[in-house]
Amino acid sequence: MIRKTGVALAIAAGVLGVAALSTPALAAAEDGQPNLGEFVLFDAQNYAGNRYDTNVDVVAYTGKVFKSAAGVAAGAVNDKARSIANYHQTKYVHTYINFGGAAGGGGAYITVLPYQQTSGSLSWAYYDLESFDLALSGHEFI
Ligand SMILES: [Ca+2]
Repeated sequence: MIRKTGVALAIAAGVLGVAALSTPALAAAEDGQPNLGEFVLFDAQNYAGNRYDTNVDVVAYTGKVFKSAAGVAAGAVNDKARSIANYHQTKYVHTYINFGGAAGGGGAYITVLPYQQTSGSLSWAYYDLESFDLALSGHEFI
């Protein structure tokens, strides 16, 4: 297992192409719709395909499913994410190859900035996960 605690994924800021955010009166998690306060994983690059949207820490994606924009279940999340975006306006997200439930996470992770923020090679959204492609297994809000 690769252990690079603290390593930040250094890829080009992938802020282009993120769909416009809608803010319905009732913003539900795990409904296939990105909403403020949620961390969203997509099963295709460039924020395309099906989504897994959640507003809580998830130690393991086992049992979690992507949903279409219409809210229809569309496949397992674990090790299947290909792009990500953080719609939480104040919290960072660390998303891991192997979270494992350890405090502070257990393995290599991507640092995801709060909604619409970028800093150097870090961003609130990554359209391509490079070495983390098809490998994410959990996340925590920081
Ligand atoms: Ca949602």
